[in-house]
Amino acid sequence: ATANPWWSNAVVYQIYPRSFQDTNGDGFGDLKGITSRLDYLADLGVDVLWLSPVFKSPQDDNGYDISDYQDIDPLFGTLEDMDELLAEAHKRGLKIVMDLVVNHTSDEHAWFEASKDKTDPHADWYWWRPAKPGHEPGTPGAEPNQWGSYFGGSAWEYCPERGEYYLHQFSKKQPDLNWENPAVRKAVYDMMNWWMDRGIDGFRMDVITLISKHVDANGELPGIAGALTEDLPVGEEGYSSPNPFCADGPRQDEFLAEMRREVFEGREGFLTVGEAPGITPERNEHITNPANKELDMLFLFDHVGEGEGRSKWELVPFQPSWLRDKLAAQQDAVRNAGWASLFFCNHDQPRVVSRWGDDSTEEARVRSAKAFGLLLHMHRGTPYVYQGEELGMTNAHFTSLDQYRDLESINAFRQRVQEAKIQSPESMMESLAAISRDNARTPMQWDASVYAGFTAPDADVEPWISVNPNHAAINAAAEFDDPDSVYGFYKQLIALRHDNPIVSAGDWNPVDGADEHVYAFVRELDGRRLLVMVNLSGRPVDLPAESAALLAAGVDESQIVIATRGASHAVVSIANNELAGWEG
Ligand code: TEU
Ligand code: CA
Repeated sequence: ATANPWWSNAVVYQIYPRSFQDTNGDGFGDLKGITSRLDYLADLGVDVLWLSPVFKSPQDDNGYDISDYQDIDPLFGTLEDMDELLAEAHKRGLKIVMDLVVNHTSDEHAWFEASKDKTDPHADWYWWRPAKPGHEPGTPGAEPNQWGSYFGGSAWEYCPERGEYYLHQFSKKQPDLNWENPAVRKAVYDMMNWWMDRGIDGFRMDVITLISKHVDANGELPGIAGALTEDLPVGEEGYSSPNPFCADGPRQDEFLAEMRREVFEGREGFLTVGEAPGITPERNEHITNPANKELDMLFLFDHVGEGEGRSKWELVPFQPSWLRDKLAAQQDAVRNAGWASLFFCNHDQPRVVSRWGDDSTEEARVRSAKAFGLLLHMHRGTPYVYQGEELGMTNAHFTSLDQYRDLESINAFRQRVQEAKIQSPESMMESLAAISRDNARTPMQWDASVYAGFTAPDADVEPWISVNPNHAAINAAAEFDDPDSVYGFYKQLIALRHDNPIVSAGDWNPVDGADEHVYAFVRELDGRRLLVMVNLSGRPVDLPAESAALLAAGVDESQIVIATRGASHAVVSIANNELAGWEG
């Protein structure tokens, strides 16, 4: 096998620019803000920064609706600001990965404007279909089919200029590009090469496993009978299961291999990570197996609730054994080839410390944050830290609908409470408080000042979304110099990834027989073993008995890491890497 690629012991930090650091007092984060915080990120020890989109956009889906891929939206700054950020990051040994959103563009992109004219060369760059009068999408027996959007309602929107419907799996301002058209693929590759030549270090690829649709022999999309569900692609049991006719289609591998050849052949030191709704652990192995020259790694979704056959808004209690089974399957599939990304948090997911941990007291919050941080970072793969996760930032705990900004959440409230009457307002507010994407999008908490140091205290506008009131206690300034803080703990986790080859390259194997709330596994490299046991319950569990049973697994005492979410247990030091004496 080839030597381990550089990213196999790297840690990636995701920045949501809109909420990271505002330097011009308009209440929105910007590129100059990121540049001003590079020393903080270098101190944390991360290797790569992934920026959520900063390209020109009407901001319908906070930048995931791009109207010009080769310019920066004024909200965030200019191309010169981007060049300065690249230069300053590279000076500090930090790589920058941009967010590639090419399953769809904005409806304000020049390509889409041109496509409205059937005689234009761009006419076939999107999925346009006529509808039989009286059978419009969204009605029984709809033509061309009855697919639903991830953001609710029909996935087909009528365009009067063209007199046809266009497909949008997300908002109606995000029309799907037609990847069957080679001209579309060439335009995307040209744009990617333009950015790589400008000096970026790779891409995170938004819903890249939706670009190949399951079209039939003559390129037609399949229809689906049945009523349009209020928030899901029809034929799907639950929100979290992507539309089966658009996920991982027949040309998925062909397109990814072509992209690899056209853009990355001959380049070095880059990273490609694909966001992969609808992909199984087994398919992950194929796509990330270096022999297939497709992508370096993927974000899978089954461990954050996709495919559970229910709507994301139907809350279920956290089961440690469920999480263990999902992550074990992901680790197992790439045991011999392929690679795993490791994440719990991102801009679409609630914050793990609130979702699966306990943020009800300061002590429980810190323990939970460390327990889930340790659990994730001790697995085999490349860990992703989402802005604020390293501080133990929590969900927003909003109490009124007007505090929400995300169109997915606002649409869901309207569809489920007012239209389909599936949930009461109170129940929906509970669902939003638990799992709305806005939980991850409140401003980064830098200090205890009125806007958490995100926007200057004397700014004449408020931040675009409310700052979490708990920023007075939870902020970088309070944690930066405290080795016992969540920040201090994440620094150690990241250092372990860099310095301890068992962590970065060791095999992963589950350890059975532990209490159902104890997530236990062994990492092994050249005969050296590291036993990790994390108590994910809120109560003490009999870990010493567990460790006695598990010591039989042949791990010497000096290599046991025990973290708990609830009770306190000392963390025994890992030989030659300190996590010693941490009261979990
Ligand atoms: O997300 C893909 C996606 O499926 C999201 O809808 C997510 O899985 C879901 O909201 C979980 O609750 C990507 C981006 O990360 C997301 O921010 C965009 O809204 C979406 O694609 C469309 O570009
Ligand atoms: Ca700003």
